[in-house]
Amino acid sequence: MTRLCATSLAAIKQGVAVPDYDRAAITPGIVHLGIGAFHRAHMAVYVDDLLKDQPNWAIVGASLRRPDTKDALEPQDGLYTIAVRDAAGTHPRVIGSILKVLDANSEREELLALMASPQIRIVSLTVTEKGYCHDPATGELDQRHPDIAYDLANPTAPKSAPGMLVEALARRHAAGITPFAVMSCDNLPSNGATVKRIVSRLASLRDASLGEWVADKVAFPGTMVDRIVPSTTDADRATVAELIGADDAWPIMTEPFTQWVIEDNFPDGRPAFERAGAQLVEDVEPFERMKLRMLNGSHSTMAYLGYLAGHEYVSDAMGDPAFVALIRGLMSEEVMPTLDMPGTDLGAYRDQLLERFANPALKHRTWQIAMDGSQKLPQRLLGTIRDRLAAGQSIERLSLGVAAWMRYVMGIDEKGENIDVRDPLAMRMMAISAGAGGDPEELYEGLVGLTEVFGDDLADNEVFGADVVEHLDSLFDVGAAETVREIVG
Ligand code: CS2
Repeated sequence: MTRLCATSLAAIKQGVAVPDYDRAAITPGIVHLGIGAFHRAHMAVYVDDLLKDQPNWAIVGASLRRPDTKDALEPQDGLYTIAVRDAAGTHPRVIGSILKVLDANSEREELLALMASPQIRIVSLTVTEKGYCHDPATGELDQRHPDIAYDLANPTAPKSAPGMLVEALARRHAAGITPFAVMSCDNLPSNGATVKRIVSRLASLRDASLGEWVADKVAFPGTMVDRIVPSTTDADRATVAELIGADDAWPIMTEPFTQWVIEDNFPDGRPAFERAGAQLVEDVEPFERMKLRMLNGSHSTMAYLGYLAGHEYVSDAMGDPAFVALIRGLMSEEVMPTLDMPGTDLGAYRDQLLERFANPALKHRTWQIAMDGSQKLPQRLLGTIRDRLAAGQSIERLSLGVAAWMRYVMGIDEKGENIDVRDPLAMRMMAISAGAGGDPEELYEGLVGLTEVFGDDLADNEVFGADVVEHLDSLFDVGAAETVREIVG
C-alpha cells in the first residue's frame, strides 16, 4: 500500500476528510514542544480547522525525548490521520497543520533559532506533568532536578522544556524581539501561572534581569484541555490503513468529545481559536479545577483500582456496576461540592463523563493512565481531599483512590505478578514498599512521607491516615474488586 504523504493525498479514499487549504502556502506561527498523541488529537486539529483563513499559524513540532514522532511523520510530510471512534464506528480525517517535526536532541540549534524568530508568536507545550521539572506538591521549579542542573551549566544548549523556553526567550530579549506567548496544554493545576513561576525562576537563576523581563513581559495563558487519547496500537494502524487506503505510521485514535478553554492572553496575537470551537475566557482556573478533579480524579481512581481488579481498559471497569457506582458517587458526593461553577450543570458534566469512560470503541488502558501517579495525584485527588478535610467532610472514596495508588506502586499485582510501574519516583517507591514488607500501616507511613507528592501537611492528618490505611487493609485482604463492591454497598 502507498504511504500517506503530500503526493499520495489525492489518492486517499473518497469520503476521508483532508486539509481544505493549500499546504504549500501555510507558514509557521506556533512551535509546539512535546509532539505526542494528545497534541495531535487536540490543538493540531483546532489549528487545522483554521489554516484555510489564517495560513500563517501552522505548527512546527518538536520532540524533546525520543525522535519517534519525527521518524514516523517526516516521510509523510507531517500528515497523519485522526480516527474518531465510538460505538457507531471509526471516522478518519487527515490533518495537515504540522509542517515539520524537529528532534530537540539532534536539531537543537535549528529549533532554538526558530523559537527565537519573530514569525513564532506562540510556543505551546504538552510535555506531561514531569516535563516541567517541578515539585508537584508546591508547583515550584525543582532546582535539584538533573535536567535543570544541566541546563544551568549549559544554558545555550538546554535539555529541559523550561530550559528551551528560557534560552529562546533570552535570545529574543537580546535581539529586541517581542516575546512569544507560552501556552501549556498539560494537566497541571493553574497551568499558566505554574509554568510562569517555573520559567521565570529558571530565567532569574541564569540572570536576574532576564528573570524580571520574563515575569513582566511574557504572557502565559492558562488552558483547560480535554480529549481522551489512548496510545496507538498496530491493530489501529491496520484499521486506519484500511479506512484511508494508505499506510500511516502513526495515526491517532480518539473520542468524538473535545474541549479547550483558553485564557485570552496573547499580546502578540493568536489564531481565532474560537472559530474552531475553543472557549476564550478571562479566568480558566475554575474550568481546570473542574476537569482535573472530575475527569482526571476519576480516571486515576479507576486506573489503579481497575488495574488491580484485572481490567485492562477503562471501558472494562465501566462494565462493572460497582465501579460505575463508585465513580458516580466520587464525583457527586465528594468532588462536585468542592467546585464553584455558576452557569455549568455539573450533574450533566458528570453524566457525560460516565458515558465517555464507557465508550466501548476507545481502548484506553488502565495501565496508561496509571503512569506517573506521583506527578498526578496532587491536582487530581489531594487538592479535593484537602478542601474536604478543611470543611470536616468525608473523603471515603477519594482516599480509596490514594490507597489504590499506594497498593499499585508496590509493583506486585493481586496474582503476585510484577506491575510495570512507570513513574519518576518508581525506584524510591519500590524501596519504601519493600521496607514495609506488606504491612499497610508501614506502607502508608513510608509513601505519605514523599513530600513532593503529599506536601508537609497530609502526613499529620489523622482522618486522612486512618481512611487510607483502612482501605489498604481491605485491598490487601479482599482485593480491589471486592473493596469497591463493599464501599458502594
Ligand atoms: C488521563 C488523561 O492518562 C491520563 O492520566 O487521565 O490523559 C486524560 O485522558 C485526559 O486528560 C483527557 O482530557
